[in-house]
Amino acid sequence: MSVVTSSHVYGIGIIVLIVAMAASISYYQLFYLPEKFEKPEIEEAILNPIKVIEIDMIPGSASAEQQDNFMPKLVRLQLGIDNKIIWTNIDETPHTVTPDLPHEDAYSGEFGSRGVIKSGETYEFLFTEAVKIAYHCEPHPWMTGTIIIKESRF
Ligand SMILES: [Cu+2]
Repeated sequence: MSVVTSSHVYGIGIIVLIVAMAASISYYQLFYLPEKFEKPEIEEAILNPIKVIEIDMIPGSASAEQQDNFMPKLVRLQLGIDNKIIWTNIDETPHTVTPDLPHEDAYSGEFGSRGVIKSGETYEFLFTEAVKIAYHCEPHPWMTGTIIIKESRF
């Protein structure tokens, strides 16, 4: 008699386990997966580009008479190749990287340095969308630059 009872309990245990598994699989398919795919899906090559573009804010940039400030002033990037930029302030004066018009990247968020970039400091941004951006330095509006990001040709 006691043998029958324990195997009966065992059977219920199996059923509970199967129901629990079915419930978690449905949860995964109905709620977890749809939510996961809502977020922007970005190619691995764009998240980890093989090359990084470097732009320097050169000494003397704080002077309106000096033509060169952001070096180089114009950069063309390709998504999945070199869509990341690092700005380095090699000048003695603090500068900013400020877009002429606000730009928000779906993955990286708002573009532009928060506050100033002091001498020796850097600002970096990963671009994940094809876009053209004009930017400047807030305290020195004659400091201007342009970034053109294109889809990869491959
Ligand atoms: Cu500046």
